[in-house]
Amino acid sequence: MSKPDIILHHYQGSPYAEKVVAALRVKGLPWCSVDTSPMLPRPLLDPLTHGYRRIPVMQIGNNIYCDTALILKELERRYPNSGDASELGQQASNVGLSEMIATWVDKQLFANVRDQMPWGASPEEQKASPLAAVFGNPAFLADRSQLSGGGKPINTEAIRRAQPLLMDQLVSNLDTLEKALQRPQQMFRQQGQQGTKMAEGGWILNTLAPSIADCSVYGKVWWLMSTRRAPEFVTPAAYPCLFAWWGQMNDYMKRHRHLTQDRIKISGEEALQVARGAGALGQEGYVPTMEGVHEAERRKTGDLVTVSPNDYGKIPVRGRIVEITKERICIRPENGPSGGKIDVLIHFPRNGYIIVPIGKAAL
Ligand SMILES: N[C@@H](CCC(=O)N[C@@H](CS)C(=O)NCC(=O)O)C(=O)O
Repeated sequence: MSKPDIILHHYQGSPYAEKVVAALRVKGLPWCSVDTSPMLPRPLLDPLTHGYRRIPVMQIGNNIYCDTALILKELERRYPNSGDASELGQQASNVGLSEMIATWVDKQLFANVRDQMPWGASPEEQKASPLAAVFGNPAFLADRSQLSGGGKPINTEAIRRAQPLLMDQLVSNLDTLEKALQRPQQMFRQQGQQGTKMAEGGWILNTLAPSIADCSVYGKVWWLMSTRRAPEFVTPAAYPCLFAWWGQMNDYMKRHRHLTQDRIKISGEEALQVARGAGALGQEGYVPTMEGVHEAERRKTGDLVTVSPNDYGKIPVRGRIVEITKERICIRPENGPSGGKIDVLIHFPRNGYIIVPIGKAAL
């Protein structure tokens, strides 16, 4: 039996990867999972990503999708209504609002939870918990220093000292979420009382199925719940709607995930093989977006550019533009760490990424 087309490169414990896993389960899509290392180097991923260093990355044939914001949109575009699961709540919802919430969650809530991690855990703490073993590992700290500050060492002592105060931020943003969930949860309960209760409900934007917003919140709340970094604050008594929603989300994903299979583990080598065998670019391998709006002035198909995140992990990926729209950019890398041995197309969202033309004045 052939393996699923969707390949997710990720590691256990990544809240961003968990957002994609949530979307795959909501949509009932089978997928292949490649275990990556939680830090560089990733020699089996480099030939596909050409410098983009963040996790997760989605691969479909020789198309590589960077950033969860784009990955979720691409899943929706390729598999608008698959299996028994509905769309990512888009039909009934305001997609723009859903994306705005996802951006807030990915920037704000992510930072709030990250700030509560056991940064610089002592050897004793590391012995007591696998999470502390990661956050106390000098190699991991050096890697994350490179990721966030160009190598300037993360001041773990300062973070640990600030954690009690930073907890206020987490608690207050969870409160914002609680408020956002009050109305949908209340409507869902009312339907139950009137005997008209639908099978699903209570989602953030009152959609028929969990939306991009729900999947994004899921990733960060999963991180918080699974690491248990604030058990005294994060309780059902403090956040009743959030906890009810959390239970419903887990339940929904169990019921809607593909009936015969969920993730299938494959190796990094197998994923490279898939990319190699995917056929000529621009033919069966490439699924262009329909709304190709080329920008007349500086950036158009064929231009040589670099694309890099504008927040952290700012490693430029260099290539020629294959497609550029308001939503996304796709480039064909010319020479990367692999020496361009595998022909790939790399897709990024426009939002949060800087595109710099090569050979012209930088922006
Ligand atoms: N905006 C990106 C952020 C992804 C991100 O920050 N991922 C973390 C892991 S959860 C990461 O890449 N950390 C560095 C690494 O793993 O190399 C997205 O939505 O995909």
